[in-house]
Amino acid sequence: VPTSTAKESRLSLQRLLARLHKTFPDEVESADWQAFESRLEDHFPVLFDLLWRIYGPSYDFFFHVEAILQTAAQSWLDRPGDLKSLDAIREGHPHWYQSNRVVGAMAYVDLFAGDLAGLREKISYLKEIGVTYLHLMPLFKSPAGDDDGGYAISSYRDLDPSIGTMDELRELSAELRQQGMSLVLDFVFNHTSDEHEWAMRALAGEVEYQSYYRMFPDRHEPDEYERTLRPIFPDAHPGSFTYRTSLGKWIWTTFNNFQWDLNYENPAVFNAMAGEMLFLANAGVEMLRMDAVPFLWKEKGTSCENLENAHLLIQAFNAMARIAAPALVFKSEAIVAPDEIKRYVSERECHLSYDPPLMVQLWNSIATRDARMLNESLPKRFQLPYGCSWVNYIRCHDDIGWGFEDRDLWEMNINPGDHRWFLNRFFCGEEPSSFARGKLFQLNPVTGDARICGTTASLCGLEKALEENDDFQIGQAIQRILLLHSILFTIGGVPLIYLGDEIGQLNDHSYHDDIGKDGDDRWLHRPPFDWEKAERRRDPESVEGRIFNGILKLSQIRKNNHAFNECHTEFIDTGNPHVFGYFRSSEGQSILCLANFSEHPQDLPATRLRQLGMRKTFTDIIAGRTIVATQKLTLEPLQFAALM
Ligand code: OTU
Repeated sequence: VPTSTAKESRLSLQRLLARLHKTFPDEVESADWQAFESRLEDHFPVLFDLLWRIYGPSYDFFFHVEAILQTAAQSWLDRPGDLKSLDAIREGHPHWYQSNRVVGAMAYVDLFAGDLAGLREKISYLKEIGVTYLHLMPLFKSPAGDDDGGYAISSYRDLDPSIGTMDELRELSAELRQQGMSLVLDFVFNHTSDEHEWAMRALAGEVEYQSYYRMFPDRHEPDEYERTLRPIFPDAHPGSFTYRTSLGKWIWTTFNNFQWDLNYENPAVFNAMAGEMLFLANAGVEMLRMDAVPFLWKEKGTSCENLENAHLLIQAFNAMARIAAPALVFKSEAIVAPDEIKRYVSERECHLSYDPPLMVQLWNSIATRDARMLNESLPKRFQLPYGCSWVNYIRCHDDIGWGFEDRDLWEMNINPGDHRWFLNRFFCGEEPSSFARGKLFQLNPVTGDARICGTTASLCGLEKALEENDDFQIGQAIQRILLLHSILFTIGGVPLIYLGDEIGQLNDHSYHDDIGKDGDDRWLHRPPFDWEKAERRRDPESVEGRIFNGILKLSQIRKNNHAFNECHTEFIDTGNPHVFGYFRSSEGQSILCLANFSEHPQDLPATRLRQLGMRKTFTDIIAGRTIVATQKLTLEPLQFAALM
C-alpha cells in the first residue's frame, strides 16, 4: 500500500472538517473546538497516514476515517475541564514519567483494599512509600468465574459491581491527582470476554458483530494458522482457536477460550476501541498499560506476533490520544524476545515499556550469584529513544518467563535450553543451591518450556528461611529482596513495586479453594494484602519492618538525588563477575551503583575505581557512611552501594 501524501491528508481533513462542522454545529465557535482543530492540524496527517497504511484498500475507507474523527471530536467535547487543564500541564512537561520523583506500585483493588471506597482509605499508605503512579489491575465487568484476573472484559464502561462504580473511579482518579498520583489502568484491547455485548450479538447471529472477531466456519484456516503459532497457555487451552457449537464456528482465542481476539482488519473495530480508550482517558486515567500488544495483528504463515501492522495500530491509537486526550501516555506490555520489545517504544507508539530483560536477568543473577549475564546483555538494549522510559519491575501479577536472547547465551558458552531448565528447577527449589519456593507454570510438553510463579519473598528464600526458623537465612532473604529493589529504584526508568512485596508477603495457596482461580497458578503470587502484617512494619526489628524500611529508604534516596532523573544509565565493567555496576548521572550529580549478587564479600580493586573517576574517599548514600578505598573496596555479601 503506498503511503498517503501530506497533500492528500490535508485535502481529506478539509473535507472532513466541513462535515464535522455540520455534526457539531453548536460547538464550532467555541474555544474548545478551536483547540481541537489545532490539534487535528498537528496530528491528523499522522493518523491519516497510519489508517491509510492499515485500511487503505477498503472500499469504504473514507467513511471509516470520518467515523473515527467523530469519535475523536465527541470524546474531546466530553473531556472534563480538569483533565483539559492536565492536558495543558502535560503538554508543557510531557516527560513527567522520567522524573526521579516517580515511584510506581501495582495492586488488585479487591485484594488490596476490598473496593474503591476502601482503596481511598489506603492512599495514605501509598503516600508513606512515596507512590506517585498507581496501576490498578483490571476492574471492569467480567464473566463470573472465567475472568482471567480481570483480563476478560465484558464492558469497558462498567466496573465489576463488587469493586465500585464508574463515578467512584472518576472520584478516585481526581483524588489521586490531587495527592500527586497518576492513575494507570489496563487497556485490554486485543480481546474482549465472550460476554461483551459485541460477542453476545455475534453469538445471536448479527453478522456485523461477528466481523468484530475472527471466526472460521471450519478447521481449514485455523489449521493453516496454527502451523506457525505458539500456544500461550498450553496447559489451560491448547492451540489458539475455540469452537462454539451455537455458532458452528471456530473463534480466534489467543489466551483463554472465553477471551475472543478482536478483528482489527475491520476498521469499525479500531473506531469502537478508540472510543473505549478515550472513555477511559476521560475518566482520569493518565497512563494505559497496553495489554498483549504483540498479538493485535494476524497473518498466515507468520507467528502472528510483533507484526508491522500491530505497531501501526498502536501508533494510530496514540495519534487518537494526541488529538483527543493529550495527557494520556502508553506503556507497552510486550513480553517477547528482547530485540522485539524495544520496537514498541517511541514517542509515536508507546512512551514507556515494561523491561522484562532486566526482570529476567535479575532473577538469573539471584540464582547464579553471578552478574556476568546482566553485564553482558542488558547494556546492549537498555538505551531508549528520546522521551521514552522503562518501567522496571522484579515481578508482576504474571509468571516469570526466561526471555533471554538465545544468541547472547551462546556467546557466553551457555546452552539456553539447559540454562532455562536449570532456572526452572532452581526456582522450584529443586536445585541443591536453591532457597526458592516457586512453582512451574504452563509446562509445554512439546518444547519443555515452562515459566515460574511465586512472590518475590518466596523466590528470594524468605518462605523457606521462616519455615526453618533460621535467622541467618532470614537475613539473607531480606538482603536479596532489598538488593533487587535497590536496582529497581536506581537504574534508569520507573520503579514498579508489586504491593505486598514491600512487607515480604509469601506465596498464597488458598487459590485452590476458589474454582475461579484454581487451575491458574499465577494466583500463587497474588495474595490478598495482609494489613496485619503491614502493621508490623512499624517495628524495625521485624521482618516486615526490615524490608519496608529498606524500601522506604530507597524511595527517599531516589527522590532526593537528581542523578536518578531520566533514563540514562552508563553500565560499567566492575572487573568482578559477581558485581553488577552502573553510573547514573544527571544535572551534574553522578552516582556509582554497585550490586554484589554473591553471598560472600567481594572486592573491587581501587585502581578500577580510580579509572572510573572515583576519588579515594566517597560516601555510600545507602549505608550512610564514608568509605576510604586506597587499596580496594569491599562489598559485603548481597550488598548494594550507591557511591558519590
Ligand atoms: C497479559 O499477559 C496479562 O498480563 C495477563 O494477565 C493476561 O492473562 C493476558 O495478557 C491476557 O489478557 O501471555 O502470560 O507478550 O505475554 O500479554 C501472560 C504479551 C501473557 C503476553 C502477555 C500476556
